[in-house]
Amino acid sequence: MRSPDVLDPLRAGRRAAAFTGSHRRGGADARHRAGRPALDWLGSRSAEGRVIAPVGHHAGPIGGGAASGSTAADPGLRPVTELTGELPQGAPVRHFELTARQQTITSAAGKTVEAWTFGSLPGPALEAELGDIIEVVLANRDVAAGVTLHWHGYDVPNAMDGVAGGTQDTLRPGQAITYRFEARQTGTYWYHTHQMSAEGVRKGLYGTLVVRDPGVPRAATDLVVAGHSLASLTLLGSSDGVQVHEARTGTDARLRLVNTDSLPQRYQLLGTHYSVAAVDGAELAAGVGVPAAEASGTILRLPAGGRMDLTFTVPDHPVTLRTEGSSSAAVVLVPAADGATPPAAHGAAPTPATADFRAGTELDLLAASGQASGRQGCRLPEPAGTVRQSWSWTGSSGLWTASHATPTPSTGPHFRK
Ligand SMILES: [Cu+2]
Repeated sequence: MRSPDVLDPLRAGRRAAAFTGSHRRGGADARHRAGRPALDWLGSRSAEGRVIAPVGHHAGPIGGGAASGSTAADPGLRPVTELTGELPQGAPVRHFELTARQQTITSAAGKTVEAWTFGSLPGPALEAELGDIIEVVLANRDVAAGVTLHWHGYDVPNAMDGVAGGTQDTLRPGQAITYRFEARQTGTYWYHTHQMSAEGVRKGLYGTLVVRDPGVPRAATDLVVAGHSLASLTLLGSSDGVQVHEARTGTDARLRLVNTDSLPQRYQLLGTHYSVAAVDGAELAAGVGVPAAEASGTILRLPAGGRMDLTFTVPDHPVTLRTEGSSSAAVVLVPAADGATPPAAHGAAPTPATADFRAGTELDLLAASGQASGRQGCRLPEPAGTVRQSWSWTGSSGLWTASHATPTPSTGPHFRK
């Protein structure tokens, strides 16, 4: 048999037919329930187009290794689909159901796009507390390309990682799977399909995940804002228009920014001093403060998939969040009516502040981490054994490949999946 670098679906189909049954493995928590099983893994492709068997440990050639066959040949090896992890006894279960579907979306600004969604853009905002069991039933109604759920930045047992072709098969229309894992990290995260993800995520198969520490008080205003680009549409949260939220002056607010694009995004928060309190889910030991006088000249740059939590005390005037990708989208916090003053948020929306992304300076979190004077230092908590590496990337034909990796001094960035 030829090497299994399959790009040709017909060849893939013939090979799939020859290995009927190979994909039926699955832990008790990850079980396909319907569909065309013999062709399940047809769509489980890596970025290079290779078809990978749904197991990590197998004796046969890539793509041809049958999970059941290889474990029979070597009983010491376990399929990835069985690595479902341990769940805490009696922990609260946060149950969610997501159904992938094709959907025509008309935005607040009147744009119409063909999307793939989990019912809305973004998908449902998932929220849990530390120690909870997060249980998500994912179904695919009619997304022919297939769908999975991957938990961006979140550590889960291997079988729950949602990597089509790596840890599970993609879900075809009519199929469903249940993901179940313990919430062991707090912070701001997101989920997305990992089947042909460049297309699937862009078209709308994404949503946010926030896990809280029940011992830490929740901010009076706590907003998750996922920025996303889909064709001509640029969304801040669920809208490309002005979204107004009321907040009481003097109370605390937390804005959780999530970049769900595969390119960097740039933001400005106008009208208040604020602090960068967390990056990529990790709370900073000391927030990086941005004074009010510098807010209009400070640009926050989020890498692809990155998150940044901003905290501030609600002032007595509006605060505006802007993204470089859209001049129409804005999230505006206005002082809440307290009975004595007329409600600002109802009726006519306030005019949000405008941002100038050409004039501003990007906030350099590393420079602000104690080396620069005049700002509070920050320190990213790191697990023991973290390896710092720098990567350079080369791209062609829309595919990106890590071409080079060299260890660098401690200033290099580090990556989570
Ligand atoms: Cu991701």
